[in-house]
Amino acid sequence: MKLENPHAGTTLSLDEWWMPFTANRHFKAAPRLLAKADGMFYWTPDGREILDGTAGLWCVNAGHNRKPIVEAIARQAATMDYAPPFNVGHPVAFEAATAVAAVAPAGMQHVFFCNSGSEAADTAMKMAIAYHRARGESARRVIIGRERGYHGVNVGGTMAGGIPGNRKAYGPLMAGVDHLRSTHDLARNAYSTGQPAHGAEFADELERIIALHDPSNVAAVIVEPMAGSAGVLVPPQGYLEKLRAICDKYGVLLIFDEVITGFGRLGAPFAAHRFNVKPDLLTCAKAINNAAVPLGAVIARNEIHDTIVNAAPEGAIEFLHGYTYSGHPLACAAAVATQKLFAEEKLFERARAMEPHFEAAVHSLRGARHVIDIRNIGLVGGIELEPRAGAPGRRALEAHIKCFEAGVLVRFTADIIALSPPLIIERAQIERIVETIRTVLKTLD
Ligand code: PXG
Repeated sequence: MKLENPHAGTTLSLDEWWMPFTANRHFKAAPRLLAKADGMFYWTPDGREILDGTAGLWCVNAGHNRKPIVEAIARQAATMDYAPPFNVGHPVAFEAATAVAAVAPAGMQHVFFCNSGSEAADTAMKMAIAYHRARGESARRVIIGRERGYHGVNVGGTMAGGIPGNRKAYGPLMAGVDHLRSTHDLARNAYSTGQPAHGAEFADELERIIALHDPSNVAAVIVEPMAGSAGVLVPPQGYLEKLRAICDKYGVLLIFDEVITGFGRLGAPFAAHRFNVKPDLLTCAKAINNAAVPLGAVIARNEIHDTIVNAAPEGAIEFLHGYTYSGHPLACAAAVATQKLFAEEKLFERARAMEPHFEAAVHSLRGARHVIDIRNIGLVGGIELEPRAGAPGRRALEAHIKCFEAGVLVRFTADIIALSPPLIIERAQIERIVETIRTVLKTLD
């Protein structure tokens, strides 16, 4: 399959790139390409403007091609392209860790770099197990995830994750994983704004699951404080507090996967701040450096870091884990510039201030054709459509394509449309996204 690429004056072959999480044959028969970006917008290769309703993939929180970030990457590339992170350091990685720790919850001041959210999830699980081992409880290896959770695609994340389609082809890649039920409760919570009222009791089954495995075997619980990929599932009031209390009762670590919720998405630095519940380990990626260069991180509570580090003999490597690109200079330069930009433009506060307007706009779709639920928190909105009989997921896919044709990028998962715009979005742009969806829904069977 060949495609003209007027943006660069070339012809593209679409055959060789085996695209991730994409219906390759369907896509390549009618490709949707993005060739340029700035601020709130993308442009297709033929110059059509697309309003970005998804911040790329929940990650470009400061908007596209921000000058200070672009310049920081260019400067770093010209100064030092790469340096090894094992037993040699470089200044910008330390600066990036300091900048991330500055917005992390109090008492969580140690940052381990990796390259993606998937790597962050697997790193955090290994860190949890290493922590228990360092304390002499090496039997604690069971990891408890949650149905509809997404923690990326590496072995740990695939198994702790709870999206059936992502798991079914791989079987038990890892022993000792169990799952809480999801918090989704359409019958009681449809059209909730912010945190839904019902469902704190779903956390109680954690007691049962821990007892089943015996607390002496359980390492950690990993959840997204707000589940993003599986369709914007906002935690019920009191739910996360209960998870925290049960983990404390049994000495089990609580890992928050904040790959989506981190860096202002919920109108606070992290969901941990927004919900006032502190995890032991926190994973992040995406907006950590505005997604300009791949970067992920695990942020550890001080005691976790100190326990692992102090358990090793003097001179020994304490945590046998790391990547060639841990703390990559380009990624870290982008992170330092991004964190500065977030602070200067007060983007987390801006997201919080924009939330009531965003909420009202998204909920104005109540009553629109096919809509069965709307959920929101921070600058995240989920619009659930009634699945088409015999063709689940099809209606939202068509909505995604028609919105794209109408100049608006929205994300979909199953039959849920997800919105997560850059935090610089203006009111009129929120209106445009919502009105485009309203118009498109009218045209769908
Ligand atoms: N955890 C969470 C909570 C995520 O949202 C990952 C881990 C994995 O990150 P990497 O960087 O390895 O992709 C994610 C990624 C979607 C969608 O459609 C979301 C993600 C990835 C792909 C699609 O919502 N989030």
